[in-house]
Amino acid sequence: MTDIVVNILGLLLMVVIVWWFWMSKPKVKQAESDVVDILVDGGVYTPARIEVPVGKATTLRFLRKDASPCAEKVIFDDLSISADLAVDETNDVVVKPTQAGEYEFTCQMHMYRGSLIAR
Ligand SMILES: [Cu+2]
Repeated sequence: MTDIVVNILGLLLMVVIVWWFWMSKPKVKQAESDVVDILVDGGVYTPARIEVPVGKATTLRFLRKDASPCAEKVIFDDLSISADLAVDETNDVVVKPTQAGEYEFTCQMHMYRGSLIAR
């Protein structure tokens, strides 16, 4: 009996972890100016979904609080951007998507995940 309970708990935990890392969709933060502040801490970018205008340069100002090596880079694969983030400092990354769509950005291990929604 306890075996079953433990198995079910383990399964639930796995579902929660999978959901947290791959499936949760935080709500979209609309860029209110051409500079957007993003906090890098605790395994998440805050905000993690940012809406930016197409064809216009937007500065993403990353403030990295997490000193672990996991957070040292931010990579925008589809925009061919890779930037180093210094700890306890703001690090500006300028993006200028030329097409509407969703552009993922992650740390080099894909633990930190965010997306840029160009409209
Ligand atoms: Cu990482």
